[in-house]
Amino acid sequence: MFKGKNVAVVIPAKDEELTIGSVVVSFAGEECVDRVIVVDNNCVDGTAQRARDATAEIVVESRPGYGSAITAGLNHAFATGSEIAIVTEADGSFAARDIWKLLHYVDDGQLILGTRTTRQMVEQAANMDLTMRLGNLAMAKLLEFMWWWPNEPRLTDVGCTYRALEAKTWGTLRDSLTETGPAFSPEMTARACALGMRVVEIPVQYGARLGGVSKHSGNFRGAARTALSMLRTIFRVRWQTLSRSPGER
Ligand SMILES: Nc1nc2c(ncn2[C@@H]2O[C@H](COP(=O)(O)OP(=O)(O)O)[C@@H](O)[C@H]2O)c(=O)[nH]1
Ligand SMILES: [Mg+2]
Repeated sequence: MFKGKNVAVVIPAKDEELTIGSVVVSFAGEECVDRVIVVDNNCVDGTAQRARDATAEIVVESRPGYGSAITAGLNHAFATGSEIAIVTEADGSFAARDIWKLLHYVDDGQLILGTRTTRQMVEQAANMDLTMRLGNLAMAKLLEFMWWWPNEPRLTDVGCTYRALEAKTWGTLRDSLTETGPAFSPEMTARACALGMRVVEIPVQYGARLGGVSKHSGNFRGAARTALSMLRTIFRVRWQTLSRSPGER
């Protein structure tokens, strides 16, 4: 519980048996966390069993993709009594204790995003070298610029999974989200801006994966593909919200 509200941690997972157990244990160990939900997205390894052994609830989602998994996890969390959800990753790259930072800002905005581009908080071995930092920063500035009026958001990252939102925010956003892959993250941010929500970003620790391999940005090709799909999404959402009347957005 945090300020009397039920808190769920939602973790999309695709074959993360090496790390999921310790990630679930570390998040479940934070006093504010009521439940940890792991979304088993067609895993072919022992992810679901390891997560269950570590006391997580398992949601099974067969539609492939990071966005599909997060959608399923958030739908489940809010439909079964949670009032705040924190989305994080299964690979151990985020610190469980940072959950408090995100929660403290939930009163200040509707969508609270972590940012992984604060150099002082990025571990040397993290998958966030200069190119990744600049790429995320540049795309975040584009997003910021596109919604400068009327939101004036302040953004420095587009791909940070670690984020917090309340049930009401999800209820307003979810029908407008269509991305099934990693572009789901900037789509959520862009839609929140388009709906005039207060989007607030705060620095979080970012470390190396504790094991396993990155599915989105582990090599140059993967990172470039992810970046392109994110860019397309940002332009698509801006275009759609420009070409519709405010009542339709
Ligand atoms: N459910 C689901 N989760 C995924 C998929 N791809 C990646 N993930 C999860 O999303 C998170 C981010 O993916 P990751 O491989 O760490 O990408 P990176 O953080 O960009 O290096 C991790 O928790 C993954 O297990 C997918 O296709 N389905
Ligand atoms: Mg990761």
